Amino acid sequence: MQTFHSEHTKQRRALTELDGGRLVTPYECPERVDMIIECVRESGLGAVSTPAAYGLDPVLAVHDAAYVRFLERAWDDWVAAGLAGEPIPSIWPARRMRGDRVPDHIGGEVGYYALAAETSLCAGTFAAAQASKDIALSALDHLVDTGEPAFGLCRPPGHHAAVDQYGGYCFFNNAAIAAQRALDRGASRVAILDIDFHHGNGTQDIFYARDDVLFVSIHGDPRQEFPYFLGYADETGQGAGDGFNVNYPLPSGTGYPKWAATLDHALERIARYRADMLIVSLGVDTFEHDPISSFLLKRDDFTDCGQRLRQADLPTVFLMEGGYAVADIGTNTVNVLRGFSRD
Ligand code: SP5
Ligand code: ZN
Repeated sequence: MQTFHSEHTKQRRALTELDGGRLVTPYECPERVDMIIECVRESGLGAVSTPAAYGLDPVLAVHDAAYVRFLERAWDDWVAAGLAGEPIPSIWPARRMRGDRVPDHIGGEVGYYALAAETSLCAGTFAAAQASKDIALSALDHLVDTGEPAFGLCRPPGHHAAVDQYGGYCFFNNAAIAAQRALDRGASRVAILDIDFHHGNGTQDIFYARDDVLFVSIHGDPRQEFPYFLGYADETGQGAGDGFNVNYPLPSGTGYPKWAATLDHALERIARYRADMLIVSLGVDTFEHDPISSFLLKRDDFTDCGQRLRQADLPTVFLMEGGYAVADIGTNTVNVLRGFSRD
């Protein structure tokens, strides 16, 4: 399996994350990429390649243009306004206020475009987000061109990013951008399987009214876990998309037996869809020692997960999402990929 990796993903090095009322060093840190690529190289998984540059057109195919322009200038505007720390919203168009006007001041704009406050912006965020989607697109093109599976070591992650909102450490929705390109290159039914611990609210948002992308997510129950306001089982899609969104919320403390049984259900649903391509939003924050999550998967469970994914027998791209137990993130990620690759 070929891996796509870029050092430019490390241009995002935010200093702050709002965590339980304190500013801490972000969990979603550049060292995550170092740990994963080191394990990929040691594992003999396959070649590591640099992504091609695709520009912004594939981003604009799924995201709002004003949102993308905002991300490009937000840091400069914040600094120019004389604000001292990193951009974090302090007010939103929350319930009972208006969400149909974009303010002119950067302090209001961050509230308009952010869906969560933990994710600070910084000088390199836009460049890193661009590298991340280039990785996703290169992995997708590798699969289409060669028929061989690929791993996109995306960072920042993407699955929380909605049409015009960032948050949950995500800016461009890499899986959605890749899915749209797959359709543009001839696929007709793309399945996105999201196994990150958190619900992929952004991916769900982007494809909610569409039947050409099936979105299936296994995640911590939103009654208890971020992003709290989406990810319930009764969200099944709307209009043409009705029946093409499938959520499997699981309680805190879920261990591998129940998680794996749920994965098998998810794969059955994908088989019934007769998907012609599978994009896996691969988060390993389901790990028992993840610092912000509450599932109990062990190192070897990730290998078994990869083997089950192989049984789906579909052209497959893996795109990195979350995982914050930095010392173990490489092992856990590569375990999935090797489990998938092993005959
Ligand atoms: C891509 C991805 O995995 N994003 C996750 C974003 C979660 N952000 C908020 C998490 C809040 C968890 N609070 C736990 C506090 C532990 N000190
Ligand atoms: Zn996550």
